[in-house]
Amino acid sequence: MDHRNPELEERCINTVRVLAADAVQKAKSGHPGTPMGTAPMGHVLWSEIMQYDPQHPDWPNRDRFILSAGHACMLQYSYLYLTGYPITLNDIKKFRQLNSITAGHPEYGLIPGIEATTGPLGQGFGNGVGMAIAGKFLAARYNRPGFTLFDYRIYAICSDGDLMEGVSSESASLAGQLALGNLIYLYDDNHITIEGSTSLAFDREDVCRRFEAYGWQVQEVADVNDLSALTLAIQAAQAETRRPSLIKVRTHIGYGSPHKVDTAEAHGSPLGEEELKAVKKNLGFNPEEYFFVPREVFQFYQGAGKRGIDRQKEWADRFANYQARYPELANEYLSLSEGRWPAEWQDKLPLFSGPEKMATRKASGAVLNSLAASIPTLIGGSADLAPSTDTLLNAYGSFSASDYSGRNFHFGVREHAMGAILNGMALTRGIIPYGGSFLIFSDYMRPSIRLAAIMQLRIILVYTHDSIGLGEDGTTHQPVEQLVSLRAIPGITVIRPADANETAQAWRVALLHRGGPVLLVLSRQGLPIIDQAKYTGARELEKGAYVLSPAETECEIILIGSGSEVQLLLKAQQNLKEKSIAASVVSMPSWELFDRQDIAYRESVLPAHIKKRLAVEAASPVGWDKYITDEGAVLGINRFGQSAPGDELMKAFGFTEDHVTGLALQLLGMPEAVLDPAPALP
Ligand SMILES: Cc1ncc(C[n+]2csc(CCOP(=O)(O)OP(=O)(O)O)c2C)c(N)n1
Ligand SMILES: [Mg+2]
Repeated sequence: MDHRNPELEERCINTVRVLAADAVQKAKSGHPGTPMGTAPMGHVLWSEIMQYDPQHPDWPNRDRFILSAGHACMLQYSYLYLTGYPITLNDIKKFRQLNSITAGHPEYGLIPGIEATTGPLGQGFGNGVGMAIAGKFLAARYNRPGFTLFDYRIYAICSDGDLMEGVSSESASLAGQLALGNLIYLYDDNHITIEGSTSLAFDREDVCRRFEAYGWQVQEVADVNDLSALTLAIQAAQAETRRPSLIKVRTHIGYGSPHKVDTAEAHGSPLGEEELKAVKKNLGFNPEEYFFVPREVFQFYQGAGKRGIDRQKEWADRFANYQARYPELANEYLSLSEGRWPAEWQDKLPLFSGPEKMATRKASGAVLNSLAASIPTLIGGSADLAPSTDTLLNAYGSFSASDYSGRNFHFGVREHAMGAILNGMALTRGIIPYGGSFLIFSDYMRPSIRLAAIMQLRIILVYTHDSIGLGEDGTTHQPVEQLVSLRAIPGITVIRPADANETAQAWRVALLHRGGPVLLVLSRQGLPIIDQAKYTGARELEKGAYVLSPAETECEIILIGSGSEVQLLLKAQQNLKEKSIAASVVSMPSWELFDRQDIAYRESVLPAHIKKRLAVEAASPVGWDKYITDEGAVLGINRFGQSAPGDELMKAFGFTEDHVTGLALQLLGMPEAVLDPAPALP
């Protein structure tokens, strides 16, 4: 028997259309047309498809919803409000206003029920793939016969723009490869983007065939207003467990607006007072009434919002029984999802000692492997560079379509998707995701890194091959401006350790970090292991900068650096000492960690009265001036690199102990003593 109540449901859907148009009109900005077009999608998702409980928005086995087309956020706000999440009609009236929770695009953390911050098109698509991966991993690790703890699905609404963006193609390709049957995406096929018809740039491509080729189940619904057809398609997608699903749904942007339906005008500006009235009349509402929610509509959705209560309770009971039967697993899940980790993990951090050199990427691999057993949801991989980034967990298998318990991820050569997917994984409680690539290709991931920072998601990025020191691969592979451009992202933590022991500490900091991505910037080339007995212990890395080697007498100059350059500073300090000049060496692996220390500490590392300071880092010097007085200098790199053996390049660019010593002498007014100025480069 059909459970539908067409009249009431139409009223419900039209209420959301009008609500969205009202809110955008009041805000004098926003996107009315897409919520109007896709309201029936929202209706079936929130009223009968998705398992959720507004009273327990974090319930671990809830279905996830992502509005990848974040500009349509009035759709999401309307449904969160109507189904009982903590958002009021007043909040909707304050759409897009200062300090309101109804931001111009959905923001994670502002309203429970918003599972990801979206807006940059394509990112939400990728986040969903990450969430689906996390769901499969949790299921493989924790589900037991008779105890299905995790079988949730990821639903998303995505637009033409989402599907044009490369990041969604990369993500879709991987989702197909991994047979993520828990992914159900609705494609808002409205034939409109900002510039006009999709015939301008997006109608030759057969999206359905493309997704079929990715290994997706693809269905089409000819009219979004056909709720039965839409529901049937979603049910067929649910029944498909080994392929992700795309449902292409024909919609009409600005549906209900007599003059703006099917036009780009409905996309990104208020309809206008007159047209708004016409919409209301057209949809059976009083044109003079604003933000009107008919009582029967409110009741209907409030009822829908209660559908999940029993499911949630059932899950909680199931978990309690599971805990009795599998106490270790249950406690493991609980502690990891609450960020409490097995006590002994920090004891597993290796201690490195010389005399052999060790690349910090190698040290990172050793650290990661030593920690893997004690943190079972530390999972990740690389964009086809695992052998170079040392990100493989040796004792574990690969995460694949045939084994979702694997902890090694093969993202393929898809950095952008890797970024968006890591964010989706990090949005899943309990999962600690990491991803590796060369530092240069952080540029391919920057939009996702920025979103991780906005969402305060702790993803761990292992970026190796961190400077011209990588050598022969040449300009295209040698980062110069990446460090400073990443440091410019608010809320990020970039750590460039000087040696193997600092690398171990960098991992410790990353794993303890809350809120915001942590980037470990590591060398390809071997670096001397700094003697822990002779110099300040690497544990001080947690403060971002520390006096690695104090001056023996009254300090005349501070040598500051990060990563592979710190060894040069120690040698230069020795050279200066031989000339009776007292220098101190500050290892500064992380600006951000240092900037978070109190003034007293910062003053102890960089005392204001010591004005002579030399900063050395094989990267763009931009930004170092904040640690350098006008009596100081920066040895950096202001051009692209070059193809040559790494040590020769370092020399050619002036990164030698002699040149550093010479520069220090110069700063101290002893220019005649310059030993070996760097030869000029083309
Ligand atoms: C990465 C990115 N580029 C550009 C934009 C600006 N923008 C917002 S919506 C949109 C396209 C609108 O077309 P579509 O995605 O089909 O959404 P619709 O208008 O149909 O709702 C663009 C270019 C964006 N949000 N993200
Ligand atoms: Mg469109």
